[in-house]
Formats: sequence, structure tokens, C-alpha cells
Amino acid sequence: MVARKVFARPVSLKDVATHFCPGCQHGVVHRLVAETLDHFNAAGRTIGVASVGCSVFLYDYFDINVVEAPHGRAPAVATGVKRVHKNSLVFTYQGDGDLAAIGTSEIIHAANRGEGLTVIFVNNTTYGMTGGQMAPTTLPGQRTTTSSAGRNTASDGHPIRMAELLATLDGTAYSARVAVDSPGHVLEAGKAIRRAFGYQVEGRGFAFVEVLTTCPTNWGMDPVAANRRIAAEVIPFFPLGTFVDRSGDER
Ligand SMILES: Cc1ncc(C[n+]2csc(CCOP(=O)(O)OP(=O)(O)O)c2C)c(N)n1
Ligand code: SF4
Repeated sequence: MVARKVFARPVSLKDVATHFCPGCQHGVVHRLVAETLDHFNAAGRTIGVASVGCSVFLYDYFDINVVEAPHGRAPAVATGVKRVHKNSLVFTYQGDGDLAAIGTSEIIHAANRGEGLTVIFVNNTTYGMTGGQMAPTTLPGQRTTTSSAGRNTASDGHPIRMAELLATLDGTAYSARVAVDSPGHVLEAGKAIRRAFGYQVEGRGFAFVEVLTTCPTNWGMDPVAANRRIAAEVIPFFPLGTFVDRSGDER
């Protein structure tokens, strides 16, 4: 019998170890993005735009060109990159601190303008890299280093559902929320990410995928407990689904 290789590292990922904590799901999302770039055979013509947070080292892990645009400015920088390099695939990869706090303005206006970008939004309900502060996505009652008694919506406001918010804008062609806490959800997440990049390949406009992920380190949980929290607490507040899809066809 001839052996057949059925699983390999995507060519869009470098053969290096990542710095992510045990149980962190940034690595899973990286892999799904890389598999998508492989699918489109696009590593050589892709320009990623990294942000701040634990995903800042994107340029060390992906075998593609990467621009670093800290502090929420990734959609603005990506706009310029895409307008100049029209035939490139351009994506941003942003955490919830980056995209939904300091970068709220940039993401809303890039979506509203209908820029031909793909945005991967990694929502782990906290500021991971800087020590677990409260983010706009922190759940009501969630304890963080800056909400030690739990998020109080009366004084701290309510978590922002970015996928739904962006879906209200006419410029957004595709907006979905996925998770990677189970094999089934990983498959669905991969499909959504491929669809979002497919929109860009076909020139259909702005596409956004929010991925619910763990931060075991700052949640104070082991990886298994953190993964279970996604289904038990995070998905009930941030429902999975597609909130807008203006493709006009069934796929
Ligand atoms: C102006 C400014 N404010 C804050 C920071 C610190 N900072 C770096 S990363 C980060 C939070 C990143 O959190 P998130 O975007 O949720 O990504 P994660 O690390 O959770 O993946 C912050 C606040 C900074 N570097 N500069
Ligand atoms: S701090 Fe959180 S988001 Fe950052 S690498 Fe560790 S688990 Fe992942």
C-alpha cells in the first residue's frame, strides 16, 4: 500500500514554534487563515496587516508579506495597501482590544466604505498581551484585572457585538461569527474564513469574520476549562452565525 500524506503544515505558515500560551487559540486561527491562503495559492501575493496584542508576531509565523499597524489602525493601513496593490490579497488580524476599543473608528469606516479587505477579528473577551484588562467585549460580570468585582454594565457599558454592528453598514458584504472550541466549529470557522477571502478574490467588498477564542492565561483557567467556557458562557452572549452575506448566491 502506498502511504498518502493527509495532514501537513500549510505552506503559508513558517516551520517555527509560536509563543502562544498553552490552550491559546490564536494558533488555530493562524492555521485556518494559512489553509485558506494555500487554498487560493495566494501566499506570494498576500499582504497581512498585524495589529497590537498577542497576534503582533504574525510576521514571524506566516510566510507572507506583513505590515505592522499598531493601535487599531490596521484597517486604515490595509485600505492604503489594498488600493495600491489591487491584485494582492490584503487582510488584517486584530484582537478585541485593538479592533473594538482603540480601533473602533477605523474598522467602522473601512467597513462603511466597503473596502475590499478581509478582517479576522479574534475576540477572547480581554486584553491578552497586556495582562487581562477589561475589553469592550468583556462579558457582564467577568472578572478582569481592571474589573476585579466583575464587569458592571451600569458603569462599564455593555459588551459590543462587532459582527452584528458591522453587518448594519451598507458597505459590509459579509459578516460572521465563528468559534474554534470543537472540531465541528473549527470546520465551520475554516469555511467562513475561506468565504471571507473568497469575497476579496471575487472583488465583492468588505468581509469580516469574528472568531471567539480562549485566553486561558488571563482567564485564570486551564486550557480545557477555558475551552468549555466558550460554549458555556461566551457563545450564549455572542451567538454564532452569519449576520450579512451580500453574495446573492447560495454556496
Ligand atoms: C496607545 C497604546 N495603548 C495601549 C497599549 C498596550 N497594548 C498593547 S497590546 C494591547 C491589548 C491587546 O489586546 P487584544 O487586542 O485584545 O489582543 P490579545 O492580546 O488579546 O490577542 C494593549 C492595550 C499600547 N501598546 N499602546
Ligand atoms: S495571553 Fe492569552 S491571548 Fe495571549 S498568547 Fe496567552 S492565552 Fe493567548
